[in-house]
Amino acid sequence: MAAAQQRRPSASPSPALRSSESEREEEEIEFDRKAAGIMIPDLFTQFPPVRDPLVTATSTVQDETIEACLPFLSGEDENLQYNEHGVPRLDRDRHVRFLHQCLRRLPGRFVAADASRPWFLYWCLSALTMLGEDVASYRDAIVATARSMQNDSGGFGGGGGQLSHLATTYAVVLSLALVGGQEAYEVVDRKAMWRWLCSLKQPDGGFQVCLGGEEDIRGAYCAAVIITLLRLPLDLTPESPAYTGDSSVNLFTGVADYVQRCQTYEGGISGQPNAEAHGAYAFCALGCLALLDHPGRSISSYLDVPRLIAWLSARQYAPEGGFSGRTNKLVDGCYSHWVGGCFPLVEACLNSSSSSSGPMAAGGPAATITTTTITDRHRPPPADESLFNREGLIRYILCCCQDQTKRGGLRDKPGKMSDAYHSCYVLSGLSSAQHQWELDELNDDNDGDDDSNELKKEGAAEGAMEAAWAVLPYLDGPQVFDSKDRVRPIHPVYAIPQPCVRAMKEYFDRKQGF
Ligand code: FPP
Ligand code: K
Ligand code: ZN
Repeated sequence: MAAAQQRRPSASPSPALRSSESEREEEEIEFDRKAAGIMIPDLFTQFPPVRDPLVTATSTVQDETIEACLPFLSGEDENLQYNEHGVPRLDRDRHVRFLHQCLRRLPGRFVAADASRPWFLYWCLSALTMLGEDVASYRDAIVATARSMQNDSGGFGGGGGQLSHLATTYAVVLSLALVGGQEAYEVVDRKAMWRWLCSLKQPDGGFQVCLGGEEDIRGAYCAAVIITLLRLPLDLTPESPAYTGDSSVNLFTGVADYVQRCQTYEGGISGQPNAEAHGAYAFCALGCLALLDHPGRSISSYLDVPRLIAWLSARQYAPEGGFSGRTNKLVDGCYSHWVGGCFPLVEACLNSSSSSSGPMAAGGPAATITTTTITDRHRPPPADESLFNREGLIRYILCCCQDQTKRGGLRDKPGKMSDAYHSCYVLSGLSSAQHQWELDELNDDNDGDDDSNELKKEGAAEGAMEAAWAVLPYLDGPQVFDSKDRVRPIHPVYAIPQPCVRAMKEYFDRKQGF
């Protein structure tokens, strides 16, 4: 375990203006790093070799961000113990302590986040689970808290007396899945939930996030997660704004078309049609499509995949190694999940189209829609390649996103405080980078999540279908992190461990009706 102890050179204001003196200092550091037995590719230790000379507010904050990240990435931070690849250890114990702390009573200044209490539950339980902790000890507390947040009219609000919202409902349902067990599952009033979801369903295919609220792609993703995890029927109530009387129109009708309308000229996905592409919405779009049908059909049928991949790839920066959320904005640890988590879904799409006779081969529900042609140029890369630079993402996470003080937790970037949200999504991104997912080939069914309307069907093969996603540790390429620092894998769509997904679905499959 080699450690670089020397101080970093004084940061020069702009790389273009670097004095030969500081260049010399950098060479010394470079030499010392090698002497200390640390090898880091130049890609992660230097400003990009080709730079736009135009100075703007955007380029200035970008340069400042690189300056702030470089000491951490270059093996120079005094508080970190680097391995021979210049990567520090995952500080599990401190992160675990931080996350348990975030599940206790929070200081008064958190009052503004009161309506997000379900999110704190999910972020902390999910992060703790990825770190290998058993969160079943929180079951009783989660059950009581979730009950206090449920409305008789269906769904969960941010707390007692608060309006049900799809985001808080998503967070509560995932929290219940994470603690697991009958008592947790039985908290949910599924009949009221189904009726409430029908009331949010819009004629254009999307979902309002709450009654009378905005319609956006978060709503579509959260609804698809809730419907499939709870095995709700897809039928619409006559009270639904989307009800037509035609029994083939259901909760999933038009959702993929809605998602398609959110793809922008950049190739990314916006929150609503005709808005700005953002990484968080790309994950919502792909997750939603992957629940509606096999991603080999749904993603390739509804999205321009080559343009999407171009946009996703442009989110990864060097030397930082992490992702930004949108064009001309800064790297941020949480996009390790929102953007990083898109790649397994895109890969599942590409891999299925390469080995079947085409994405539309089985003629799924998407068959009536114009398809995106996947040319040979866009066939999946060989197995030893990845659509993103996993090493870069792992470096950003372990070097730049860990709070090294006794506080612990994970963060957006150096200089920012750690918090529960970033702890969850940085670890989710680490999990994506450390694993590879494989999905069974296209068949007449989807990945096991489209059978919700077959609630009453006996012995449906959901368990078998759920096994369609298979996970392996990602072992190709340089392994820059210590194997003890591999976190638990999470399901690429539900973002919680696959056994939690399976247990909840199987529980509701065994129930007759509601
Ligand atoms: C911009 O913030 C952020 C957004 C426009 C969307 C954020 C949405 C999510 C993170 C989650 C949505 C998903 C679900 C499931 C609810 P910013 O301007 O502070 O950050 P930026 O500069 O990085 O874009
Ligand atoms: K941000
Ligand atoms: Zn963030």
